[in-house]
Amino acid sequence: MGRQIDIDRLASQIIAGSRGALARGITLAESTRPRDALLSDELLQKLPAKPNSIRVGISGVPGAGKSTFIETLGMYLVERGHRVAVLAIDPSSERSGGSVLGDKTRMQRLSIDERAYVRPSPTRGTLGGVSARTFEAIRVCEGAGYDIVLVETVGVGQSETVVADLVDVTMALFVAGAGDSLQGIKRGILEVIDLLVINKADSVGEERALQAAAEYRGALRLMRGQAIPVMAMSGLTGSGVAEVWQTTLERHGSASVAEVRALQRTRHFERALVEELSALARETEKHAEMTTSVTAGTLSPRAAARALRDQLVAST
Ligand SMILES: Nc1nc2c(ncn2[C@@H]2O[C@H](COP(=O)(O)OP(=O)(O)OP(=O)(O)O)[C@@H](O)[C@H]2O)c(=O)[nH]1
Ligand SMILES: [Mg+2]
Repeated sequence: MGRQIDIDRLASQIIAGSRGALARGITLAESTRPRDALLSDELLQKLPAKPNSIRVGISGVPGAGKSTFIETLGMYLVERGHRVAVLAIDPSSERSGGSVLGDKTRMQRLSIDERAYVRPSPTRGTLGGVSARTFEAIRVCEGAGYDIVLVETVGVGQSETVVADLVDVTMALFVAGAGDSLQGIKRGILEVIDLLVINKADSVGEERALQAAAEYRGALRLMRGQAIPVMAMSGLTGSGVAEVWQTTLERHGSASVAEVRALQRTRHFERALVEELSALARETEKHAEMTTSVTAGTLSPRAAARALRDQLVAST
């Protein structure tokens, strides 16, 4: 975004429903350039906040059926009068592309539906970066009038806990019939989810899927000390999808969304603060000097950080 942007104009175009403007707004929110970050802040101030929106995170190992499920669920929701935005995040920056084409073919109907907006490519980068930028992108979508935002988490591992900090309700898709070792399950995900879904129940038969669901239900109760819903569905055939949405809504209704979002904002602030302050420190000559001393072993890391902090304080 090298050219001058008229933020007032962009905001009114987004509010008026321009998809091109929405795409530009999200690009601004996702940009890593400091100048764009300022513009993005300005844009968000001009867009209406939507405290009643529903933000749902959908995670699962590659191939678990996330995009296929989002296509089915998204169509179900738009047909009931909702406007649905779909974003994807990929905090495992090593993983190379491929999902873009995948999403176009998996979300064939939703991606061309007027009532939906599917962001074609996932936000990539470091965990913290992806998280802060997607948090803003969600708000841009809501400002454009989308009342439901679905966030697909591409990749495995830590990314699932990141998505939990972005949304109101987090669900994980497991593949029916695949053993735990195949799922690559990290304890982290089981600790943060509001709902576990055994997907592709069509491929193993309903009975086996229900049995697996019962086992996970027991394991989750032990681990979390409370009942976490576990359901079986097929994102492909649509069987069980309406029930999964119903349960998602129940979880959304039972959580104090305003409180959850307030906590998330606080955590995003803390992270942004660390980023901003360390960026400030890195700009100084003292930073290079302290790095040299720490590397040489002549100064402890903490003493070096303190010395740098003292200099920053003295210079303000
Ligand atoms: N039998 C069956 N196959 C499914 C179901 N859902 C998805 N699939 C198939 O599983 C494969 C992967 O589906 P995707 O929806 O692309 O999975 P994903 O989790 O989005 O994958 P990534 O974006 O690469 O992480 C495709 O071949 C789908 O057709 C289902 O409910 N039942
Ligand atoms: Mg996908």
